[in-house]
Amino acid sequence: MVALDFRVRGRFVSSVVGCIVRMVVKLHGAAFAACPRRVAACLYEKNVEFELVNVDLFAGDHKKPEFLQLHPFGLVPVIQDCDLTFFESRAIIRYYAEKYAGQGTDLLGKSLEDRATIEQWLEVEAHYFNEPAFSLAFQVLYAEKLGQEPDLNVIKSSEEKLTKVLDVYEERLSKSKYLGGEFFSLADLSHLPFAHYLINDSGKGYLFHDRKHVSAWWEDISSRPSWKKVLEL
Ligand SMILES: N[C@@H](CCC(=O)N[C@@H](CS)C(=O)NCC(=O)O)C(=O)O
Ligand SMILES: *[C@@H]1O[C@H](CO)[C@@H](O)[C@H](O)[C@H]1NC(C)=O
Repeated sequence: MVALDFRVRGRFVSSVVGCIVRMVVKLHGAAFAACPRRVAACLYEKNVEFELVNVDLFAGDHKKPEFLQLHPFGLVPVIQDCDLTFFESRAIIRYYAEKYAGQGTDLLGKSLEDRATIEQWLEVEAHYFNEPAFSLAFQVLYAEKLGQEPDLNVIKSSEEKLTKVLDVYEERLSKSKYLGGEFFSLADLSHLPFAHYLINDSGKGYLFHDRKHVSAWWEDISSRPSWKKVLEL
């Protein structure tokens, strides 16, 4: 009863004055998984302290009833921050970039126009880059581990799609230092996990290195201390 009462009152108070007992942000995920890495990179850039709560994806812990309470689709990452629980890595990074606008690296720009450009390239990442990058990395890295035959047609069509996307990036990056403008932003950050999978783990580095501006961009963004910390998690 006491605990319940405390919880109910805690929720009431926190809705009025914000979180009272500030606890460390919990990031549910796995250190090797791309989507939690996207969130971790953002939290490091914003100097937000967090704890990684490991979810054993190979054991299927993300499909168990307790976890489905946190994420109805049974995927990682999930964030718990005070009395908030939420999922979808790109929604989470937007939240922290905005919430801590004045802390750590500015990832959203100063003007509405900066923001719109960053949002545009964030959407490009989510809707043009992510699918072929995910499919290609999955086939090369995980299909066999999961007892499936790598699908050569998927590998071929994903590479073709990525080639077109990266040609667009090459053009963009010949005119602008970063995707979202002249400064590192969420648009670049969001690419780190799957680009790393492709370049460092799947032997597909040539897709990036064969393009001068894309290659320089990758060199730059992947050497950020935040990303190095993510890889050490
Ligand atoms: N759009 C979601 C995707 C979440 C997602 O697909 N997570 C992957 C890791 S990158 C996962 O949980 N995979 C486990 C599975 O598919 O069983 C996000 O960005 O958070
Ligand atoms: C990723 O691969 C590149 C070569 O393509 C290498 O220079 C770099 O050190 C690698 N990074 C990590 C973190 O392993």
